[in-house]
Amino acid sequence: MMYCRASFRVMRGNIMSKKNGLPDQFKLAATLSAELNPSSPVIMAGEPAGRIALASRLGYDSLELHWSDPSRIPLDQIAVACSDHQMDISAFATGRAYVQEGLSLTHEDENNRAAAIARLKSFVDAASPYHATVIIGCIRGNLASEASRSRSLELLANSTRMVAEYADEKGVGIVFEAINRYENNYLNTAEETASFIRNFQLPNTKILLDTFHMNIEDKDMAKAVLDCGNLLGYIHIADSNRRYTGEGHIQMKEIVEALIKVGYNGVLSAECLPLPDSDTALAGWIEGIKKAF
Ligand code: LER
Ligand code: MN
Repeated sequence: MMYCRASFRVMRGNIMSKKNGLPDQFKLAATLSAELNPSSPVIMAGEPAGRIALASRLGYDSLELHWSDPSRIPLDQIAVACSDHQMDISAFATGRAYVQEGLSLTHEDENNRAAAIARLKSFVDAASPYHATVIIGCIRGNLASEASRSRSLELLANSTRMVAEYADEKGVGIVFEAINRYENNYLNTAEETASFIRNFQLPNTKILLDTFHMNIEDKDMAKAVLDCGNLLGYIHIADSNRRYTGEGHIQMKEIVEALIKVGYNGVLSAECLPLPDSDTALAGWIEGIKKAF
């Protein structure tokens, strides 16, 4: 089954989405995984059909899937439920391959790096029929030491280029995430991450901004969006405490204004904690986003 949606979409004017009343240039994604964890930013989990039906009813357009290995994703079930409920798959997140299995694009061990690249290529294969995006976040790994920074950046750029070129042939876009210092010890701010992509001239690679990380790292979040401009390929939206929008103190209106100013036409993804519970967070995230428009 095939859902045709380009990863980096073309602006379609000021049409409103029938599902959620927001400008059609923005697609709302709900994050989905196998299990819920109150300290992990995935908003829903479990039996896909019921979850997908609920997300669609609430106004979500698509899903962002969080699994460590695409072979473990019940993609057939997910695809049928998506088709039944007018949803598609926006992205495959890959960080669990690092967190759960230790695969890293900058690992000192060449075999580990090769396994990380192979895993990302298998995510690209899974994403290709859906024209979904593949996210490179935590799987970049950490710097072993400050002294190894430039070597690690070279390794990272080489590995990302290999994956991105492969993805390009398969019609899949890559987005590279800026992540806060407590989870990754480099490429933390939007500016550093955008410079990494630009300086190494990484093909088929855009930046993913996550408002939770930006709130920790970026001096001015709206300016960070403006500075990224058309390099912005995807955005994760959670409030300052990683709960759904409206539960913390991020000025989401300023971010939405910046997204509109740069002509962003892509996904706003609910990568937030499933708190106080998944259903409340799913509904609350949409309401919070609507208030920011
Ligand atoms: C991944 O998108 C991310 O934001 C990480 O913080 C997940 O732990
Ligand atoms: Mn994120």
